[in-house]
Formats: sequence, C-alpha cells, structure tokens
Amino acid sequence: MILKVVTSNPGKVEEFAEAFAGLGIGFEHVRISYGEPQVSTLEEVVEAGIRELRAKGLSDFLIDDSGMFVDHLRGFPGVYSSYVQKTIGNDGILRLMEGVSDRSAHFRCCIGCCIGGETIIVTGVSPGSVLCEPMGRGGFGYDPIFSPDGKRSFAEMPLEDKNVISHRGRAIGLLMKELKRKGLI
Ligand code: ITT
Repeated sequence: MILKVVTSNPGKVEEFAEAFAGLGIGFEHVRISYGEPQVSTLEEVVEAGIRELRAKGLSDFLIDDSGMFVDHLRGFPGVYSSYVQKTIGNDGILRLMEGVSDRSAHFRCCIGCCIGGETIIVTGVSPGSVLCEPMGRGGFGYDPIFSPDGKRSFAEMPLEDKNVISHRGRAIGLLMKELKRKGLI
C-alpha cells in the first residue's frame, strides 16, 4: 500500500518518510491545498480537510494538523499555530513568555487517514516546555523553542529520536495500531 501524505510542510514530509521507512509502508508526498477553517480543535480542521479532499476524489491519503499549546497563554497558539509561526514566529512567543516561570506546554498532532471507505482520526500528544531561548538548528517550526524533557529542544534531536517521543511519532504509532486492528495493513 502507498499512502499519500498531503502537506505543504517539508519538515512533516521528512518525519513521515523516516517513520514509514521503519514500518515498511510506501509513501508519496502530495501537495494539494485544502481549506483550514477557523474552528476550535485540530480534529475539526482534519475532519473538514478530509471531507474536502474526498470530494476532490482523493483516496488512500493522510493529512496532519498540529499545534503547540502553551499553558500560561491558555493554549495559545494552538489551532492558530500556523498563522502565529508566520507572523510573530518563535521570537514573538518567547517575548510573550518573558519572565514567566510556568513554561509548560504540549504539542498535539492530529492525523486523519482515509483508506478505501475507512476514515481513521488519531491524536498524539507530546508534553514539554517552552525554552527561554531558541536552541538547535534541526527540525522546523517551533522545534527550537520546545523541549520534551527540559534538556534538549526538538531542534537538537536527530529526526529518529524526535519521532520516538513526538506528538507526530505517537500519532503515527496510534494510526498504525488502528490500521492493523482493522486489517487494512
Ligand atoms: P500543512 O497544514 O500543509 O500540513 P502546516 O505547516 O500549515 O502544513 P500545521 O497547520 O499542522 O502545518 O502546523 C501549524 C504550525 O505548527 C506550523 O507553523 C508548523 O511549522 C508548526 N509545527 C507543526 N508540527 C510541528 C513540529 O513537529 N515541530 C515544530 N513545529 C511544528
């Protein structure tokens, strides 16, 4: 089986490629834009995306909507992570967190997968904290300012290490479990 990964984000493509190679799953990167409505959860974004892509005739694909949720900022940027990254960026988040002692945050990754007539939606979570300054040159997006263990940022980890503990790695694990349970792989 070849799964089409529909995303505009090359960082996600690398992570899916690494994870799927380890699982022996065929993979194809597809760029088709779909609307991301202003709703309150990642799951709602994914459900809407799946509806739109199915209506366009796409099959055997997955989409991923992710975000970083900062406790002190009451979950911001959350579903607005994409817009916030493009506007104020990591420096803007660090400015909002200046002098704040509670730096706890988590990443969520919601994956929606359509195979044949089946739709599976899973969410992986990675708890951690917002660092006081960017660290590391790897990864993408919020990786330099997020640490899962208070020691290293995601941007300082090799991809395969990030995939073991990250929101996306966990979501991929849940997806595989569900695909196996349904006898689809
Ligand atoms: P697609 O929707 O086309 O897949 P996107 O980059 O818009 O790509 P999201 O809406 O899921 O993806 O991502 C929201 C923001 O969060 C965006 O700026 C990403 O770079 C960032 N992001 C997502 N996953 C991340 C991760 O694992 N590490 C760091 N930042 C991440």
